[in-house]
Order: sequence, then C-alpha cells, then structure tokens
Amino acid sequence: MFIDRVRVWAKAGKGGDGCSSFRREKYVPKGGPDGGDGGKGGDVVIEVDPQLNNLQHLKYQPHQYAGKGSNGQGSMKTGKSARELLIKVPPGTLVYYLPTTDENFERSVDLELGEVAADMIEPGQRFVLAAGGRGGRGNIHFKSSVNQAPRRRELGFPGEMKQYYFELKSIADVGLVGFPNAGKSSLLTAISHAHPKIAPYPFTTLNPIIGQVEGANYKRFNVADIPGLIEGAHEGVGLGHDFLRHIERCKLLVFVLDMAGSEGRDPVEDYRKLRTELKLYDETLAERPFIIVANKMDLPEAAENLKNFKKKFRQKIVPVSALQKEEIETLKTVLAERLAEHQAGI
Ligand SMILES: Nc1nc2c(ncn2[C@@H]2O[C@H](COP(=O)(O)OP(=O)(O)OP(=O)(O)O)[C@@H](O)[C@H]2O)c(=O)[nH]1
Ligand SMILES: [Mg+2]
Repeated sequence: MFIDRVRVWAKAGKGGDGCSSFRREKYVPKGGPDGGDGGKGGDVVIEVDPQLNNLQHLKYQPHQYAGKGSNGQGSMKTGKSARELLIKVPPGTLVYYLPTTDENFERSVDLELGEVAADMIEPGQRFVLAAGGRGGRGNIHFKSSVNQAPRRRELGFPGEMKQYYFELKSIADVGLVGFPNAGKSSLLTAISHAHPKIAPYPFTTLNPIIGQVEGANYKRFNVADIPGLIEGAHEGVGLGHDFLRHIERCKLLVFVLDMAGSEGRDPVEDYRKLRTELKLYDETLAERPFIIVANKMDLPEAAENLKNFKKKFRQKIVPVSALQKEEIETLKTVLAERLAEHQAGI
C-alpha cells in the first residue's frame, strides 16, 4: 500500500538513574562516594533513505519509542547510553510538529496546529524527533566539604515526547499530468528505467512513480508519473486531486495528451480541463513552466488533431509515440533544455 501521510508519536528514552554507592576496599574503612552517572536515553531520529518511496512502514507503527539509558553503578561506572531509534523516511517527507503537552501525548492533536519542523530532502539528512533524557548524576557529584558521604543522587531525566505528522511530497524535476489512458506511464517507460504498470483502462496508475532519465551529456533528472486527472477531480471525482501534491515540487510540468482522441476524447478539451483542474488545486501549480506532449502520434487521427490543436495553442508541443518510441530522444532533449533554463533562471 502506498501511504503518504501518517501521524507519528515519538517518545525518547529516559536517562538512567545516577547511583548512590561508597567505595569498599580492604583497609579503607570509610571509602568515599563512588556512584556513577546514568546513561543517556535514546533519541528518536529520522533519516532520509532514497530507497524508500512512501511512509507505509510508519502507518502500522506510529508509536516510536526509544530505549532507556542504563543506571550508573558503583566504582564510578557510568551507565550505558541507549541506542538511538532510527526511522528511515523517503526523500520529500515534510515533518510537521504538533504541539502537545506531556499529559495528552497520546491524544491526537489537530493537524491544523502543525508547523513545519523539517523538510527531509537530501539522502542521509537527519532530524531528531525526540531527544533522549540526560542520565542522573551519581553521588560522587554531591560530595562537599560539609558532606563527605552524600547518599544523594539524581534520577534520570525523562526523554522528550512529541507528536508529528509526516506528509510526503515527492521530489521530481518533471511531473507528468494527463487524463487516464493518455499514456503517461508509457511515456515514463520510454524515457526512463522505471517500469510502471501500463494498461488500456483508466486509473491503472494509483500512486506516483518516479523514474530517472539520462539526458544528454549525462545530465540526469527525475520524472514523476502520477494517477490520471479528470474533470471534477477537485471535487473528488476519479482519484481526486490529492496526489497532485506529488508534483507540487516539480520545476516543469508535462501535459500528456492523447492526440489521437481515442475513445471519443478531444485533445483540445482535455487540455483545457487539465489546466482548469490544476488551477483549482493550486494557482501556483497552474503557473509552473510546462510543455505539452502530443502522444499516440502513431494512430491515424493524431496528425489532423495536432494541426487543429496547434491553431488554438501557441505553447511548446512535442509530438511523440510512447508506444512506438518515436521522438523520445527529442522529448528528452527538450526536457533537459527546459530544466537547464529553469536552473539558469530564464
Ligand atoms: N497507439 C498508442 N497507444 C499508446 C501510446 N501510449 C500509450 N498507449 C496505450 O494507451 C493505454 C494507456 O497507457 P498508460 O501508459 O497506462 O496510460 P496512463 O496515462 O498511464 O493511464 P493511467 O495510469 O490510467 O492514468 C495503453 O493501452 C497503452 O498501450 C501511444 O503512443 N500510441
Ligand atoms: Mg499510468
């Protein structure tokens, strides 16, 4: 199952208790205090792992508790610190902190209250969700001129308890947007090494899939294939438009159109509807740089439709056949160029 939103309850480990103990040696009747400190409690930490693409592993284990530090011991032995609890997250995980007091730690906090605590992007990037408690001090620390034999020691300090909400917003340079069956997954297959499912029925793709493309001059970029978008998606029609979140971070959008107008489709209408749905989801997404891919150019109706389409729109159009792998290199070059322009701030 593809999970892109989860709540997480992180509880760090308590520090170990300090020890109260006295030196016992032969011929030393009254040895001084020698109780060591408690070890540190374990932190709960997240780390970006590019091998992951969703948050499924956290859905079933939303409670993440780290271990307690060991208690200090006699002979000034410090207790062992607990190991951190490491949780892997996919790149693009946004971490929202949900403010709560310890008493209602288990209660779910309103998501509206969340504020971004971390944006996990770079592989290996780490963030401490909850810090482990400090170990308590042993009685060796409490010796003074007036009290040579203190029994006093500290207990370990509690670890932090924090609630979070994780939301995955995938990271890709290019996002493919189109009606179901337009050939988005076929296109991703043609330009990258990814193997998304392709089938002649709508909503074959149910989750975003990211593929890496080797452009000219060994320049690599990522392309995200998402489920098909349809008119009314903003009202929840089809798969809704929730998954558009996964192309929010794309620098360039590609509108993939079935230029053959299979099954009575009209590419002009499709294009207008796609833009409207995008706008209804997010105005800024509608203003993102884009190109149009006219797919299924191998089918007989496509050439005429393209001619009509070009009369209506002046945007950059790249005609291809994802199935026959025609003009795929041209498309890769155009994508690489547009991305380079973006980088150069053009
Ligand atoms: N003739 C022809 N058929 C194509 C072309 N590209 C894709 N198809 C066919 O169109 C159908 C849908 O292709 P997909 O790649 O699964 O389409 P999609 O846009 O990913 O569809 P969803 O995941 O449902 O949104 C499949 O039967 C493909 O073989 C093309 O260039 N020419
Ligand atoms: Mg698909």
